[in-house]
Amino acid sequence: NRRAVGIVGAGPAGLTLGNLLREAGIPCVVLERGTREHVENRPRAGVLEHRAVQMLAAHGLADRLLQEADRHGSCEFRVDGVAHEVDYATLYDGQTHYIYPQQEVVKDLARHYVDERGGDVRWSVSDVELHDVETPEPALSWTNADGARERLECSFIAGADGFHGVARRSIPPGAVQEFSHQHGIEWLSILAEAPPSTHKVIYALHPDGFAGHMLRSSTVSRYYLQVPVDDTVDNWPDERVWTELHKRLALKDSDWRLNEGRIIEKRILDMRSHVVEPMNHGNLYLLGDAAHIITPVGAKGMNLALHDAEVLAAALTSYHRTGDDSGLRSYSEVCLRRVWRAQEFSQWMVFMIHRSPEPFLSRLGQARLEHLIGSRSSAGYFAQNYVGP
Ligand code: RFL
Repeated sequence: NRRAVGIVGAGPAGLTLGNLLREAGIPCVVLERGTREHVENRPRAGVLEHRAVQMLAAHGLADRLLQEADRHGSCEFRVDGVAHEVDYATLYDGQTHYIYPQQEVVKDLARHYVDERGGDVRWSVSDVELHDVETPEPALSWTNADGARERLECSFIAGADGFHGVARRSIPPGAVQEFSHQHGIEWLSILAEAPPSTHKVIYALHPDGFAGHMLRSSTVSRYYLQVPVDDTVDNWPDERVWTELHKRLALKDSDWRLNEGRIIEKRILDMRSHVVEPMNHGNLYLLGDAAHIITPVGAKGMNLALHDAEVLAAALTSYHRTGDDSGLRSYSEVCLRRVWRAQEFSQWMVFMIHRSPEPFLSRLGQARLEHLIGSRSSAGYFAQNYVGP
């Protein structure tokens, strides 16, 4: 069957799948709503797990990443101005995180796929429609950048078009089960042109709410502030953001200072989780955010997207080479095991780093954090889930 695999979405999931399919000699076409410039400059996540980097490296996709990414093996919980470090790399086989902004991952994936492997991406498409996904002859149609309608007969369709994409919405109601959870917490996410003030990620617990200092590059940092539910960006002029970050991240009895810089992005993050089960319907396979979203706590979103792409590519390769469809049949189950593990860990961390308005729950969260800081086995659990599994 020389029909192409139709991939909707050129984010980390779609472009990784495209690269792996091209490597295996399987024809594929990627449809992307945005321009190449737009998707290559969209800052989002920035933390890659050890395993994800190994996977990219095994397929020749990590050349620049391995040269430029910073490796991190410890993080800090700053509780009411007192620092507690957790050296998770030592606790988990020396495995580290790689700090490398998502837009750099996407740039590398696009370079390998388009410029080096001759991969086909149709940028700036609109009105993508999925057809006949329940049959062996599914198809995609779309309006191209010149306004003309086009159609592609596919072998399979990969829906890698994010949470608001068209692929999941094309599945008839009732054909899959959707699990959704609002965490009852809201974060203001801030990106600033400020060099990091720390060598490790800081999770700060303060009576006024959580604050986070994340790492992106030597010139850009990401910060999070817990804000009241239903708060808006308009309530957070830059000056207030910095005042609040200084206050919540303050370190007692120390001359540690938070670097400031020009704020380049401010948005309210919807702290919710969503999982679709199963992750396929007929010959449509969902990947990454199209199938599941997770809070940024624990930094799992992009890593899960890469894992899905790896599993689907292996399944499609085996099917194309030998007709063996066992990988396709188990795709959803294999991916969902990791997705639910990540959801559980993220929820475990959310509970631990936010003080609940309910005093009893708040004390439980505190007990969890004290156990993490004071117990090697609890820190081991954290390490395995944070940098692995
Ligand atoms: P992506 O990256 O959203 O890529 C989907 C691609 O599909 C395109 N698309 C369409 N193309 C054609 N037709 C349509 N109808 C289409 N609809 C959408 C989009 O333009 C896009 O190019 O999904 P993918 O590949 O699954 O990757 C997942 C990751 O992007 C995601 O999990 C993380 O970025 C989540 N995330 C964060 N995770 C963290 O761990 N830490 C963070 O700080 C963090 N910040 C974020 C984030 C996600 C965000 N989004 C998606 C709202 C900040 C933001 C703003």
